[in-house]
Amino acid sequence: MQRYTIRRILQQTYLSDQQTHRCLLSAFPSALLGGPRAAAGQRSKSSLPDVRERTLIAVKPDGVQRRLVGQVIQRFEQRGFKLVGLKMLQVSEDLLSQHYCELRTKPFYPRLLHYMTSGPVVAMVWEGHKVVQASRAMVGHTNPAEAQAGTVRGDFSFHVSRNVVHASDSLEGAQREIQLWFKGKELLNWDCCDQSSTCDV
Ligand code: DAT
Ligand code: MG
Repeated sequence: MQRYTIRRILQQTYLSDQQTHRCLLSAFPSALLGGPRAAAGQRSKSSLPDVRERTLIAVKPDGVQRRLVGQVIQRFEQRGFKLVGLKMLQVSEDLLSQHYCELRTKPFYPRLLHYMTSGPVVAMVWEGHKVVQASRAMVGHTNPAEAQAGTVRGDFSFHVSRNVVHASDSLEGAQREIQLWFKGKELLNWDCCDQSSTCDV
């Protein structure tokens, strides 16, 4: 009888953990989190468990106007990251108010909205090992005056109100922003033929 009760408790605990896990996962469609392998909880062939981490990178209107899109893409390609989503769009104030929800009360927010809606933006999703952290380093300090040479902002801009590019600042932020900017079907899962040189270390 006791053994039966313990088994029931264990079964219930296990089931409720599974349900919680499923519920948490369902909040983030698999395509946005990192493709089918990640969703299925399988490790890729790589010895690195998180090569399918994703982040949102956007070339802002000043970057598009100055024809810097190619240079931004080139830096991410050279680093070995994989492009899984790309589109050019005129961003709406509604999307921006969600994207920059933490900045809505800042005095510069109206100018930020004006700047971000002044022309097209090129939004991208890049995938790879620690891509969120690496891309923040590649993009550089928010204020280009403090950004190091070699970073996108350090090389191409000098004022915080015209800092060329956006990069998600955390894993959670990246997941939220990718869902905001892209539909699941706009992101592609594909295998790079050079994966063994860039990821399988
Ligand atoms: P980041 O873009 O580096 O993540 P953030 O999230 O703090 O920086 O701010 C979002 C954008 O808002 C930033 O890229 C440019 C603009 N911004 C931030 N601080 C500003 C300021 N003091 N004056 C004008 N624009 C600012
Ligand atoms: Mg930010």
